[in-house]
Amino acid sequence: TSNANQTSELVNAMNYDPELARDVQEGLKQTPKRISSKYFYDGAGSKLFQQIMELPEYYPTRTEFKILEEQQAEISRFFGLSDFFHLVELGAGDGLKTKILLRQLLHMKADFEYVPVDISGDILKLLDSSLKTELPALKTDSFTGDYFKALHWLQKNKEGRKVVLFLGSNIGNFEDGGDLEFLQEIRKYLNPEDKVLVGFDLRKDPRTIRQAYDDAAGVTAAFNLNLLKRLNRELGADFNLNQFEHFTDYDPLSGVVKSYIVSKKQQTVTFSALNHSISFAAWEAIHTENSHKYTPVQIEELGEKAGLKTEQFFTDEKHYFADVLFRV
Ligand code: AVJ
Repeated sequence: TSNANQTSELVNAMNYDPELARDVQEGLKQTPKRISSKYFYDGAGSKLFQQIMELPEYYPTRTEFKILEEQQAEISRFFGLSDFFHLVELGAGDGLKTKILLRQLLHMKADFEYVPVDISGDILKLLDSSLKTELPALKTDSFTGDYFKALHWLQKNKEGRKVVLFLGSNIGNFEDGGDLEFLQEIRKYLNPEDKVLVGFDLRKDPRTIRQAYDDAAGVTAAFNLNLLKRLNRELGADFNLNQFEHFTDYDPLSGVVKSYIVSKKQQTVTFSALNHSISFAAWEAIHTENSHKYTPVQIEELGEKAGLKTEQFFTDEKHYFADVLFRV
């Protein structure tokens, strides 16, 4: 009908990402409302996450950095260096931690290609250009997209032996059971001589964990609320950022940090790109992120259920974090 044509023209004029639009519309229709944490990482969000990694309260990055730095030679040897492999990294980000391993592998004369994957094209561009100057001898081939698109692409384009890196406790971001499903997906991509190194944030004093997601400087709050800025810009929404706030809490029973954006009053938000309004009750929350913390026993069981054998735990002296090497 001509009405529908007019609508689609209006929508085309906005030139929005249809996947983002559909996911957000679906997620905000649900009770409770939710938006996937994968949408945090636009240009500004990736920069804010880089700031988070520097915060005194945010221990995971610093701890994993130290594990990789102190055990780089041993970890690299476990990869098996006698023949060629693709070093695939899911969620590579700025690659700050991975560069420790890349340098070590080049030093050990390993024959490999680095394949960084990330949802943020902006951060991959930064990574690519920094690698060209810092490690000019490195062979690289990057892919922009979410994990599932990446695995699909990898299956077709990167056969042969591979070592998959999934660092930074990104595995903790899934909904209940999503961590297992994702490891099973990775497992389907692996052959008997392949390996996967996964970074897990471990259970610790609940206060330490809670503070890591609610820093005093408010950077994590800005990171969470940046999601609304993105929806304003990309979907023509009219979220008033003063009328929403960041809230996060850690539950030591489930081991999950949950983050929310809470509406401070009853209000309606309109998405002009979608021709669509959403109402919020006073103090209604949008669930935006899970960050799962694991016990060593859970990690081993998770691996087992996914068809992966735990080969080696690499951890720090406080047992805050573990990089766990699995084989098929
Ligand atoms: C990038 C998923 C590892 O869950 O710790 C940091 C993201 N969110 N502060 C995490 C995050 C709030 C981070 N990961």
